[in-house]
Amino acid sequence: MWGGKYMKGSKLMALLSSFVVLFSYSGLALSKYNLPEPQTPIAQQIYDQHIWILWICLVIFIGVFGVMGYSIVKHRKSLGYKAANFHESMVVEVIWTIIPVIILVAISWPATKTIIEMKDTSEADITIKATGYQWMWGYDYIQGEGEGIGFISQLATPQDQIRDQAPKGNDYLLEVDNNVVVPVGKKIRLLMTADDVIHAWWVPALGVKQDAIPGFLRDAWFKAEKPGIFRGQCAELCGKEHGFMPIVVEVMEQEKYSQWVAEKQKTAAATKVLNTALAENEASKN
Ligand SMILES: [Cu+2]
Repeated sequence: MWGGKYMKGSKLMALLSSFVVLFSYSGLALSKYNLPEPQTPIAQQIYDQHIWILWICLVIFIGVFGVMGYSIVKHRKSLGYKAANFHESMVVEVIWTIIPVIILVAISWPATKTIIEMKDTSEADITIKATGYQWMWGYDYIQGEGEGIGFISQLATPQDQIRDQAPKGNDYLLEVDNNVVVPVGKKIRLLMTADDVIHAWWVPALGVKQDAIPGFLRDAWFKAEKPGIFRGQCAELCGKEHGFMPIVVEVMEQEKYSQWVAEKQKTAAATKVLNTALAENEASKN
């Protein structure tokens, strides 16, 4: 591959630059396997702890396999080594008990703090109930600005994309007809439940993953730090269309959110008037 016309130096340069290209490419490719960019303080904590634990695992991996590899190679029989024959070492046993204890505490201390914080759903600005159905989500705004709003949120990906008759869009299977809309910087409390089987409401960028169980209410919360659209999925295998009930949260500036609420409430009021009129009309016929 590296023809003779290259000088030694340029060969090295070419090799190095190909490595740079390879690594930056794999860096790009790897980023899609990483956790999404955290959008809430809780999601940030989850992200940081994920990386922290990964480093701990890497150090343990290198330590264990390093010692093992070294021992196997340097102490092999062909070099004339004889196996040591000893039993019960108090020192070794104390060391291999204390080190894992320290590691476990270093992992569980921050994790416990985060979990306690995740469970604190008090003093929310807005409470939204999310109900899992086979196979869609229902949302009811039950407290705070937007109270009374309710809608069903269903997959919006066209069937021909699903059947491979059309090219798949960017948000394939991660798009819905009605987004859950919330204002930026407000504490949103979510009440989770389900109507048929167990589902799970999961939006990684917001750091929320909670089972939605029929007959039970579970809660979670998030406070998004900037506007944007954040996508998630049902995370509990719930039947044949489990992969077709995504979650889309749209975080808006406060002003835009108020407009959205006004619009939704106007439509709801109009529908109510229409329904009453229809019912009265129906009643007068009988
Ligand atoms: Cu589900």
